[in-house]
Amino acid sequence: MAKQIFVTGHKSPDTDSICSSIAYAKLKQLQGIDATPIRAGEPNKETAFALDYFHVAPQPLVKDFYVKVSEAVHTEVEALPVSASLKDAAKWFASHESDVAPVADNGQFVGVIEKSQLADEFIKTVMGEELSTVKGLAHDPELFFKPTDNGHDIPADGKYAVVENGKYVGMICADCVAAAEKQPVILVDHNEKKQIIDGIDEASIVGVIDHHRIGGTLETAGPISILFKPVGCTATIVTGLYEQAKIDIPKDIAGLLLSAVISDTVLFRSPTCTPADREAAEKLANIAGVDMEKYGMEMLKAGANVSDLTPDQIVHNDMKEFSSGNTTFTVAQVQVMDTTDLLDQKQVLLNALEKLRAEHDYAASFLMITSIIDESTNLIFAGNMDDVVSSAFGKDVLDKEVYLPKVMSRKKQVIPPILSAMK
Ligand SMILES: [Mn+2]
Repeated sequence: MAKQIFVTGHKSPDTDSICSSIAYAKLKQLQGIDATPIRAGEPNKETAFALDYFHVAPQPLVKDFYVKVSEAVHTEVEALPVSASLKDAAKWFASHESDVAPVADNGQFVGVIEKSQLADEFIKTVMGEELSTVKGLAHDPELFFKPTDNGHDIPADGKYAVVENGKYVGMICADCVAAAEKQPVILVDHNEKKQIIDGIDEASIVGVIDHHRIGGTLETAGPISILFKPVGCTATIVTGLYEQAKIDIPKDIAGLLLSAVISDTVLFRSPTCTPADREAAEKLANIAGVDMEKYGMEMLKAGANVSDLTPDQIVHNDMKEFSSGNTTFTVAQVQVMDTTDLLDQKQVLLNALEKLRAEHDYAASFLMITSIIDESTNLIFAGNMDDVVSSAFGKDVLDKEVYLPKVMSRKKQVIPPILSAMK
């Protein structure tokens, strides 16, 4: 049976990543395609509010796409019972392409025997000595695997027993792992490799729907479907896809898509917002049966409450990695109604940013403290990037901070100037 297609948003998922993946997987399902949404991390508070409001459960979490031993194990390879004779063992080796045979006692893994051990027994036969039993020959393998282990850890040569909680499961080899069917994945709301769930090289990207710059070195094995639009939100593109397919958007899905548009455009305040986003939002609000402005403010407020976050959590909030050449930096963002509380603890936040930066050896780690009400951002950072920041925004950096009026969008107003200033 072919594998179910996974639809996923980016690491540190935001409302668009969570909701657009749910909505697009739903569209695929309504079109008779076996797709399921997954998520790369925990929903943030704003997203949790939206999911709760429209009574949708968060999709399953997938931490990586590495091929697991469980996906490639050959369970049809039966173990020799401890009661097997040496002749049974010889027959086992004659019918299996393996130099090592598993031995089990009622399903419990006992150990392995090697083909070469039978040669010694043959010599004993000739010499008239007493023969061993299979049970006596079985010994602990040098290496065995658990179903949850990563397939890429299997050595290129040899076959290995797979054991789970003391029970024999089957045999595995590196070629078995290479032959395992790859997990098909559709990326929504991202395309930069650093933002994709780990292990994507062992999966197969079959589609991308996004509204960000094309960045990094995304490679695919075959031709894929891609749909990029310079709109404010992936959910706007997904809304268009429902219309194109002439499929009614379910009420709860409309609510989630609306939440994503409101989130990404900060209730239409962000310069990334386009007429298409507003138009989609109006349709979605109708279907969802909510007052767009009222619901939107409520949702943004739920996300803007950072009072119970630790400094470490704040500097990781909605964080994304970016690279230019060999330089990697991160930009996190918090959107709040009032920036006073956060700016009061600026030094603590700078310390947390420096800790984050040093831990991963980033060139710099930025935090955008964005005011939804003032439509402005205080950008603070750790790392030796004062000159870059100063030339990017045409402002003097004062104590690792620049104040940026009318700046709310990381992707449109912060990343491009930083990247060009780095060149
Ligand atoms: Mn988005």
